[in-house]
Amino acid sequence: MYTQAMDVGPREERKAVRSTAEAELEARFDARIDDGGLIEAKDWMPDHYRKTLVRQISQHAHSEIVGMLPEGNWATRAPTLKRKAILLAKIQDEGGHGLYLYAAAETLGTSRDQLLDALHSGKAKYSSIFNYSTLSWADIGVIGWLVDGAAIMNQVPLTRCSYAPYARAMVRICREESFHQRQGYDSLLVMMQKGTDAQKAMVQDAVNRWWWPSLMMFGPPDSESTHSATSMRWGIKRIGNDDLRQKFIDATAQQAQVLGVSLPDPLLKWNEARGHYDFGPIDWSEFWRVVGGHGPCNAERLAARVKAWDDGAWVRDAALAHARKQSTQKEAA
Ligand code: BYC
Repeated sequence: MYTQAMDVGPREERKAVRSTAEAELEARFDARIDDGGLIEAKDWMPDHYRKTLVRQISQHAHSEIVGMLPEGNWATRAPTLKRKAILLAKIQDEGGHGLYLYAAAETLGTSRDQLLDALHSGKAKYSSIFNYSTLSWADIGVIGWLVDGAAIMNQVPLTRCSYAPYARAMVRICREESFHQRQGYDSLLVMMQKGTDAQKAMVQDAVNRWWWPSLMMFGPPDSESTHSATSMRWGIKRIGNDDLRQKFIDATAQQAQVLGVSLPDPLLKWNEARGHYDFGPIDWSEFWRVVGGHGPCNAERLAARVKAWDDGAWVRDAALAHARKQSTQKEAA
């Protein structure tokens, strides 16, 4: 030990001191997490905690703004003025969710430009679900019922996330998502109860196509989830992927009965002993194909986001020029 100490130069000493200080900070951070305390933007946090949050929150933000696209396809083709007004409001809400989430990610020290650059260059992920096509009006109702339904199931626990700015953003998002889910279910209920046979068949077809991709939204099984264990330890995720998926299936299987549609899974069956529905195997090879960029609409979705960014350059330039002018005027006054 003594000889080793003699070998330690000033740089090594600083490193040792820094790592002791960091170890203390980390112990304090862990204790706060264990007590169920919240972490604010200015608090010390381990690098990996920060990186995990930037990854998850920015992927979430990207999902919100990419999620506007499949629904946007139907804004001009909604069947009534009422449905069009609801759809437009919902799409605008998703844009707002993206903004709250980008702002939450920015509190961690990564700029919005960096986050969007990662999306536009294909480096960052967004939810697999938005790489599927919206082929009929019923798809819009099913997105509300199943996709927003899955989103709520996954996002309510995030209102208790240990990172306070993310948790606060999620409170408002969840309130709006719950309206989104209800409006989707309501539009399907109208078609199933008052619609023609062709409209009922359209709903069933949409349910058949969206059911399995909706189950994939919760992410891979816990046994294959890269981040779950660490994110649960840190209170970023409060419930694992498999439990959330099961809760969603239990809730939706009953809603499907009320709606009068069947879910496309011959193995879906109530299991009295487990107190849950059993369900068939999920095709994870499809999930990874879509996540890897080879889903039906990946190229189209990314191209639409890049075009929106490029087309909006003049708005950003004008806003910056206006801000510069205002601050020069203020300085001169
Ligand atoms: N799609 O270790 P895991 C919405 C990736 S917006 C694509 O379990 P984690 C809505 C995962 O990123 C819905 N990729 O990850 C909007 C990881 O890859 P990386 C979005 C997925 O983070 C508009 C790898 O697989 N909601 O609802 O612990 C209109 C291993 O996964 C997916 C959120 O973003 C997926 N489905 O858990 C309507 C909620 N699943 O990063 C509706 C916040 C996994 O190592 N996010 N991957 O390259 C979360 O709760 C978690 O990030 C997840 C995944 C549960 C999604």
